[in-house]
Amino acid sequence: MKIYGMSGSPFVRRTELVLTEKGVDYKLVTLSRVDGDLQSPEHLARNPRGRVPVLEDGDLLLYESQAIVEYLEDRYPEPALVPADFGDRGHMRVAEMECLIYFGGVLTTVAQNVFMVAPEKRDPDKVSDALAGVLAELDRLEQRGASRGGTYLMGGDITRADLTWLPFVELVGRAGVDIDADKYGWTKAWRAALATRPSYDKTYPAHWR
Ligand SMILES: N[C@@H](CCC(=O)N[C@@H](CS)C(=O)NCC(=O)O)C(=O)O
Repeated sequence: MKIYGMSGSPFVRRTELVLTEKGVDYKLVTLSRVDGDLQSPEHLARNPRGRVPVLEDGDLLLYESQAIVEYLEDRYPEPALVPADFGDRGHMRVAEMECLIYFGGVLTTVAQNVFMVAPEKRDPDKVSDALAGVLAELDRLEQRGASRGGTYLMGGDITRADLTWLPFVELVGRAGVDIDADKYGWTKAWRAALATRPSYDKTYPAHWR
C-alpha cells in the first residue's frame, strides 16, 4: 500500500493517521509541487486533478481523501474508526464534512495569503480576513467538542472525525494562529490526547521537525 503525498498536507496526513491507527503498513511517496511532480504524466495518470493524496493498493488507485478513508474503513474494519451507532456515525460524517468544506475553505484562503506569500508581500487586510474565518471555525470546533464533553470529538472514543480535524488545526497553528489560547481549552486537551498516540509522531510532517 502506498500513499502519494506532500509533507504538511492535512488531506494527506488524515489518510496516514487512519492507516496508522488501523495498523496498516504503507509507504509514503513524497512528491514536490515546486519540482513539478504533481503535474507529471505519472502523477496525472494517478489523479487527473494533479492533487494528493493518492492511495495505491495493488492495482487500485484512489484519490480524494474522503474516498480513501472510507475505503480503508471498509477494507480494515478493525479497529473501527467510526461509531457503531448509525446516528452517531452520521454525526461523525457531518464533523468530517464541516472540516473539509468549511475549515478547509478558510484554510485555503490562509494558505493563499500566508503560506504562499513572502512576509513582506502580504496584504495585512487579506491576512486578517483569512485568519478571522479560521478563528470562527475554531470557535465552532471548541463548542462542539466541549458540548459533547468527551476527550474526542464524538465523545470517549477516537473516530475518523478527530483524525480529520487534527491535521487541519495543526496547520493553522503553523500559520500563526494561537491554537493554545485559553478560550480553546477543550481543543488544547484534545490535541494533547491525540499527540500521545503513536500515529501522531509517525505522521508528523517531515519538514516540521
Ligand atoms: N479534496 C481533495 C483535496 C486535496 C488537495 O487539495 N490537496 C492539495 C495539497 S493540501 C494538493 O494536492 N494541491 C495541489 C497543488 O497545490 O498543486 C482531497 O480531499 O483529497
